[in-house]
Amino acid sequence: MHRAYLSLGSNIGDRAEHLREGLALVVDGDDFRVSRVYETEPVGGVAQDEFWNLIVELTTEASARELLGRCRRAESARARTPGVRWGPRTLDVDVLLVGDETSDDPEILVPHPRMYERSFVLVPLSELAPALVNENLLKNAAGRVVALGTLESLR
Ligand code: PH2
Ligand code: MG
Ligand code: MG
Repeated sequence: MHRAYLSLGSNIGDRAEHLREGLALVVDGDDFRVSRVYETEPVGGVAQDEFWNLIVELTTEASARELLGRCRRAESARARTPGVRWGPRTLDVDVLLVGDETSDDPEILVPHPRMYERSFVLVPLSELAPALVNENLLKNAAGRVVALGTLESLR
């Protein structure tokens, strides 16, 4: 068993619904803890609506490759269609960390190569795993984020 961290984001349609249904699919029966939901400024230079983002921690036997499969299934279940890189999406699920595993497979880089530059990752991650996030990283990370509340409270 190890701890794995995944990032979920949505900025098209019913963002709470995409996150809630996507979360159920990526958890797949594992024990989990989830951060609050944050409204976050889009990072990456594409003009688009604000995202809602959260992080989930799984206690799992799954490998990075297996988790990537869950991410893809959750995204297609929320009718995600291919779009521009860093552009709008119904649901994006990214693998951030999987225990001590590292992967340089271009399809599934672990740790996620941009996670430490992004407030929409670091701020919710620091709720679940403060030891993984240091103050300096937080200070220098890109994008404004505002806590909205728990996923439950956004019904
Ligand atoms: N995802 C991206 C690009 N930019 N910005 C925010 N705030 N939240 C995201 O989830 C996000 C993004 C590419 O996946
Ligand atoms: Mg992403
Ligand atoms: Mg992605």
